[in-house]
Amino acid sequence: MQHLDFPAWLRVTHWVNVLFVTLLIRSGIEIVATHPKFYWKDQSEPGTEWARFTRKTMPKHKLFDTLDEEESYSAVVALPGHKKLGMGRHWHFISVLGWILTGLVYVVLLFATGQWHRYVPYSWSIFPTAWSDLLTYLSFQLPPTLPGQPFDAIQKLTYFGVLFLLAPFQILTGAAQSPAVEARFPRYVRMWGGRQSARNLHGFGLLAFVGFTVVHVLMVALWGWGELNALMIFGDVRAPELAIALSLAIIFAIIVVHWLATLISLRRPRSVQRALGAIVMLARKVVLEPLVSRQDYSGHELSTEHRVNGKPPDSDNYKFAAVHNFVDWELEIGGLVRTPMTFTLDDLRAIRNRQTQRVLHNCIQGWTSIGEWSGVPLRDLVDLVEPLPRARFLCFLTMQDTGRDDPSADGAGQFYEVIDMQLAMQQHTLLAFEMNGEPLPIKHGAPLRLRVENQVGFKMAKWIKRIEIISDYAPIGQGMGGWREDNVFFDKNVEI
Ligand SMILES: Nc1nc2c(c(=O)[nH]1)N[C@H]1C(S)=C(S)[C@@H](COP(=O)(O)O)O[C@H]1N2
Ligand SMILES: [Mo]
Repeated sequence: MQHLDFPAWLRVTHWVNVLFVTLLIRSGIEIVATHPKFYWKDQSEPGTEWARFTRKTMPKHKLFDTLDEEESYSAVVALPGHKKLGMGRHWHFISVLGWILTGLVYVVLLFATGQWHRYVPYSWSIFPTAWSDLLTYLSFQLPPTLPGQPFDAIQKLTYFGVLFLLAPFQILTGAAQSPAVEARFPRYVRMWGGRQSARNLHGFGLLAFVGFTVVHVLMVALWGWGELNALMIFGDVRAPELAIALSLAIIFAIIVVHWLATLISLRRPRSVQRALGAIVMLARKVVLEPLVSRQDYSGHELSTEHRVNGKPPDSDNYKFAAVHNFVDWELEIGGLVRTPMTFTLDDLRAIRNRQTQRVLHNCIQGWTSIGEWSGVPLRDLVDLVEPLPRARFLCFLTMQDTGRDDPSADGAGQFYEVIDMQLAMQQHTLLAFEMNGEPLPIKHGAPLRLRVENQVGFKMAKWIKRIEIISDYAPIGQGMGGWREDNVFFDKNVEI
């Protein structure tokens, strides 16, 4: 049998893995902070959470949105802390790419070199042996290692579980939270018990990683910090004193990386958004963008209370229009088109190709809701106005002025969002004027809102006034492709 030593690739991937897993844990906590409530049902209706990590309570008789529920955790536990969901997501996704890549290298080498023997059990007898090891540990003694192998039975089983069960479990439950995956493979998400159940399971996985890390470090200390770190640094037990010093230096270096990541995220978020966002968006483009919505939830699954994000326009003009059921309101479509057009609500209602879809809404914060939306497919209107060949994006301009309408928001100015032309042409991309069979309520975007079912919720502009067809979004706002991209550093394309 292959001699189970500690080859260089194993030692290197071990420490790289420590870096990525710890980044994943802290950025994961940041993502939880933005909606620190957990549900079993995909409707995630207010008050139905089974666990909450916040003391905030929401007013009963006043409109609140889910941004009001956000928590600010300390940078000690969250990367970067302080309500910076955009930054937390960038670190989570960049780390997951690095972590999966490291994992692939590791697993390939594990099998190519025969080192897999260290983890894969040979016989059922490992279970009774592991049980007796556990009893030995409980009597505060160290059990024997398996014959010819570097670990005892319980260690071997634990490493096997973390590597071949827990790590894939985290990847699969993570993927189940992507709106594009959910939209294209609704049954895959049901397999996990639903989107919120997948989020819970992903959270349990995070706890399992934290638990494993704590016990692992404790065990290394019990078995002999110097010797075991010598194995993990030099590959043999020579110079344990030096190994102690070096192991502390490596841990210190990992902490420095965390500290720098936190600092730069808090001080230079735009740079982090541009640098990490470019890589993550490319990965999303390749893996997730081709997934097109095929959802069709049933009528009895609709949320009785669909959560809200964003505060409605607070102008007199908007209120007059609302009182008059938006009879004077017109949707303008212009920009790089052959025939600019305007549509009243009646014009839109009269378009023959009306469409209704029952779909899962994914807010970037983590809550979901199921709604039925009716309106006109956006591509029908795009075809009517005849985009010029240069047209690449659609910019949705809304009647919401965030500074005026929501003074607590992290930014000001007109709310707008940009989507790619090819998203606009998908079947489930809808301009909705009805929700659950009724005229669209004000809080959900009356008179007209966008639905793009394989993206995260913030792309779906509410209270739309104008659609501008454009070739470049860099000159608009702060140039990042939308109000939330500009002000809270999200990516422009968000299939997860
Ligand atoms: N104009 C405008 N549209 C918006 C928002 C906003 O703040 N302003 N919030 C977005 C976000 S973050 C989400 S999750 C969805 C919420 O839609 P809902 O309130 O109908 O659930 O609307 C999106 N559209
Ligand atoms: Mo959202």
